[in-house]
Amino acid sequence: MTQSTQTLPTHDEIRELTRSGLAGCGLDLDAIAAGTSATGVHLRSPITGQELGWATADTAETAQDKIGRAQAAFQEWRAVPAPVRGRVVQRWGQLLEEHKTDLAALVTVEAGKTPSEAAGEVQEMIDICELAVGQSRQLFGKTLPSERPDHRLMETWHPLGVVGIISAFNFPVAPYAWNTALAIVCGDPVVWKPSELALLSALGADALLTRAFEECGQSTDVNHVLVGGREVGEVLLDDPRVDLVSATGSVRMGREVGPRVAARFGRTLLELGGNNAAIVAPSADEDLALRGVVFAAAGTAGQRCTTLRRLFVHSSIADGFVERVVAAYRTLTIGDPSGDGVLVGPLIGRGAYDAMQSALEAAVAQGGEVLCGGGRVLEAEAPDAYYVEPAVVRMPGQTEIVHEETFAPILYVVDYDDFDEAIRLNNAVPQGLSSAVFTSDLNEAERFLAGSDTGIANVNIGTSGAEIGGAFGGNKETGGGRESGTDSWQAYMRQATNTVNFSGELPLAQGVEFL
Ligand code: UN1
Repeated sequence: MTQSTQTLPTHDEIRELTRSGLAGCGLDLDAIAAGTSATGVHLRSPITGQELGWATADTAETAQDKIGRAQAAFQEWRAVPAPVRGRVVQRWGQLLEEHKTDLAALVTVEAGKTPSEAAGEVQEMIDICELAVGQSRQLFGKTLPSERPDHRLMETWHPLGVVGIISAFNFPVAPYAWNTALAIVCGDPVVWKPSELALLSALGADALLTRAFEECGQSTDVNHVLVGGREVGEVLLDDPRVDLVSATGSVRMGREVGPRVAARFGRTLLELGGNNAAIVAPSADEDLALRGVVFAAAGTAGQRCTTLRRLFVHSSIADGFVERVVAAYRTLTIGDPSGDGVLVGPLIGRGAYDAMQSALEAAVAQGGEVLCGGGRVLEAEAPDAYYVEPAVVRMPGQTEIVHEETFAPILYVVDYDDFDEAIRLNNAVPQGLSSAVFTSDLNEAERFLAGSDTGIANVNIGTSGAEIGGAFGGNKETGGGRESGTDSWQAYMRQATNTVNFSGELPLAQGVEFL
């Protein structure tokens, strides 16, 4: 039997955790939660499902005002030397380190993550700050040989303008920080529309950034948060003063964001849904594969964009391996994410629970067998919170439902016989974020890395838990954007190609003669 903790925190305990997390970030819960249901954003924890109050939302006018202030700040900020801009990010990183527990507590309260995973998310913020500080001295272009004598040809990078960020509830602060730390060193102000489901984490992260700006003696108009739902996000999409919209969320959301911003020739950076797969080959170290699979599939209650959702196991080992996965699932403790030994917290809410149930029904209708999980637990203790047992479903093939991303812990298992067939199955979905192979066969590993069409492809590591040093993002319906490491900084800058003539004459390119 899967275990669940029998006790959930009381509402007062959640409130206290929230209050102290916010206080650590210099904020006051009562002041934030002083809005009304008429004009506000509902503050709620998925741990108990109970409300923490209402925060006053932005209107279209106040949102536009913030964008205007950001745009005005751009003129000043872009003129600050990049390494000096980097000092603000360096200070932000230090403050995040000092207040890691405070911010992680807010992530636990709002996203339902275990303290270890919540701290890991804040660590991603600290890591990207470190990377961005280094990057602030390396916003380099290229110098190229000109075809003309005494000419210099070069590419240079310049601050872009206001960056709009839209982020999701499941990683309420890390993807925001990937964007923000780089945008700031690149000379861009940021206007952030966080998920209204995780507003307090957002306000905490932003408050620490504002403090960093203040302490460094720089303008506090470079960073802004928009409070509200869809309507407020739409202001960012449509305002021509927002040069880049970087959005994390569902494919459905991306389908709206992409064309709408493109219609005004704005730029987008999209990090959308994943439907990530792992292949377990006969030569795999099964102990290692088991741990990799269970963390990637059931960790974070299946609510990562990198969550493992499809597992292809070679038919020669499938029965035994799947049995071990199911046995491991039965040892997972579900419940209060801060509880002792708990590894699986709540789903974000009723919508996620309903989507999980419909997907399981569809899977069964399509010939699947639910080997474990799927049921709700702790319903009596917290009727408005949605705790589920992570599910493993053995499928007869990659049926229609397996092509969909359901943002809940369902792992579909499909047997394969031929390695190329497994790679074909891996690629045969519309999403393209992350994939993995577990194998000790070098040829298979290399064939997988060359053949998998996802933005992230791993060997002997699960699909989730990427480090910030590599570019993060996916292909196909995942949206094509790349965030965090390597060259991702270029998305936040305007590129120019420059030709300088120091010949005293005017030779034309391509040998053209004129005048
Ligand atoms: C997300 O779920 O939106 O690779 C981001 C990972 C994390 C980031 C996930 N570093 O799982």
